[in-house]
Amino acid sequence: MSRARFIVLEGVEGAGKTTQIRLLSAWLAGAGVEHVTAREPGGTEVGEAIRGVLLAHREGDVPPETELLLMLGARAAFVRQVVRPALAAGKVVLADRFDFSTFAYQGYGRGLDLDAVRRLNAFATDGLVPDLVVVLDLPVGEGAERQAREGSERDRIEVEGAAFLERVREGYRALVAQEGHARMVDARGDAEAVHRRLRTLLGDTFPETFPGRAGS
Ligand code: T5A
Repeated sequence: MSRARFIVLEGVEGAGKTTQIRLLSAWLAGAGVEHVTAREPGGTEVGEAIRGVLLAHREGDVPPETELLLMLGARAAFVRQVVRPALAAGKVVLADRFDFSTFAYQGYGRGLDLDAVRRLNAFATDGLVPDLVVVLDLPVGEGAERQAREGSERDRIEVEGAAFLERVREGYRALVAQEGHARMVDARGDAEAVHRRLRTLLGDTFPETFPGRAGS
């Protein structure tokens, strides 16, 4: 039986997705589980180019519809060039953002029609749905504090401010309530504590793929 699984981490800026992907990757490598990690937008040559366009124009005047289509353009390549080949090879895919980001940011955040966003996303993904989407839930202010400590530059979306990101966070909460393949994990506390929560969730959800509960 294939151990291939498509796992996505989601959440507001600074929730700890990148940190947790790194910790999960080290855990899987130690357990000999073949996997790939990737981020969105990005993950492919054309996707990284699109990321550059989107995130470099910090103060740029980009219509929400343009933003949506660029995100989906990157996703179409990501699905076909990274996710599907890795799953076909029996590997786990750990993705830093996927379609919940589009629903939360362009749908709930920007106010684009969610049904239209979902239809366009389904075209871009060719109907591929992750096995599990984990939303790392963190108060927007705490995420911003983490980023400030890191000294990271604010990207074009981050400059939208707290009200925008509050809508995004509420969007994530609504999505988790609606979608059977989504779970919420508390992202407060130190990175190791959050990592243990994720290991427990993955081990309990897919015991044939992931090596047991945290601490075991
Ligand atoms: N976007 C993306 C859309 O609008 N639509 C879409 O469809 C898609 C795919 C991407 C932007 O694009 C938007 C969303 C975004 O605005 P990004 O850079 O990929 O931008 O995403 P960010 O969320 O901005 O990335 P961050 O790196 O800031 O957030 P992470 O990955 O959640 O956080 P991480 O792990 O880098 O941690 C941030 C800092 O906090 C520390 C880390 O060391 C780091 O310094 N940290 C912790 N500190 C304390 N306790 C913990 N538990 C910590 N975990 C991490």
